[in-house]
Amino acid sequence: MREIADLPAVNAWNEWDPLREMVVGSAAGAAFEPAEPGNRPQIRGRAGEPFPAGPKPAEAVARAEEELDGLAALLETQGVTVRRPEALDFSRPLRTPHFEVENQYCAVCPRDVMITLGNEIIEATMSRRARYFEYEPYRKLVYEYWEADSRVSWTVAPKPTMADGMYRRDFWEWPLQERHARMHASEFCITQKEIVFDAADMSRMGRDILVQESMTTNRAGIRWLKRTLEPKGFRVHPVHFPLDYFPSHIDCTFVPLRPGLILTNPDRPLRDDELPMFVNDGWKLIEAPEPVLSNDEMPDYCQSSKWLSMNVLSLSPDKVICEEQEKPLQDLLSSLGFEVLTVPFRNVFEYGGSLHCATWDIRRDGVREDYFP
Ligand code: ABU
Repeated sequence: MREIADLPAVNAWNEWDPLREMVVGSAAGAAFEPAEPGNRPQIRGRAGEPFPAGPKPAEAVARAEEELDGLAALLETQGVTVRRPEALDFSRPLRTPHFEVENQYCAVCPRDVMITLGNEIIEATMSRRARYFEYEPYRKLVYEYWEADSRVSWTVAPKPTMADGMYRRDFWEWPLQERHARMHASEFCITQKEIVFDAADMSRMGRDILVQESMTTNRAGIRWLKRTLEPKGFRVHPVHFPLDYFPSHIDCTFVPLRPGLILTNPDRPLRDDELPMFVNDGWKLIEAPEPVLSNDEMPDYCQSSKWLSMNVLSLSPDKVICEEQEKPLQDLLSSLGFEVLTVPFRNVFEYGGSLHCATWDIRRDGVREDYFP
């Protein structure tokens, strides 16, 4: 094993190695996510009122910022260097040659756009118009890491047009039966015409990278990841969770915690033909307990599911951070031998993510291992 001091400035091969440096998101300048072909915010708004657009109220930003700052402070007590994105005004409209959108979104969830794969930073294409420029709050940091160490590489995935033809507009209206049928063909609101992926549909397990096909990642996106990463020694595995009718981001569904152990979502089992990779190699799949909040009790304007409960952040193979009120999950993780730290985070849910979504790991100890030899 290399000494820690020898590790490149950017180094993270999996979701669980000891964490040294991390970006924690920020709600500064956040706006409501607008309706667009790739997104139809419609749940948890105020009865009888249209879903809001434009800047988030200052109190909602302050509540989320307090919890994000709390996470940053907790990480620092654990010896982790914390960095934050640049504050931008996301309420500004966007106009490109192919689309217009009334405002942008936020920098609460770096995980959705940025991923560290070994010593390489990848900026995802993104799948929604309001998030087209969401790499911007991280660019200064990326330049800094890239300048600091010649072993660090940086790849920007090809930007899709996000023109009307990239989307299936009727997706949001499909009746349940059609949704079920199309689900099994993995057809969602994005078509296969352009390369599309959000970074949060990926999960890193050393040499092996899982990529969920979803509303935010299509097969062209997975092909691009395969062709880009496999010559560098990775193996890219598409994965599917056929009972999730609105799949978006893998980290509330299938969460590797340490070598041999994955936290799974009981409502979203992995497709049968994709199980052998894990079962044959002796991995244990442990179901997360029922979240404390039901879907009906999730915070106003939050477009994510109750399964934000299992969006935990690993500090090492035996230490994990959980949302403060998720006691059943905390108990399960303790029984599995983890030291469990907790932090309040429910005010961040409104922005679509919890602890894993709201972070981007820059440096963890460790090297690339083959967990599926
Ligand atoms: N951004 C993660 C949301 C996933 C879920 O709603 O289950």
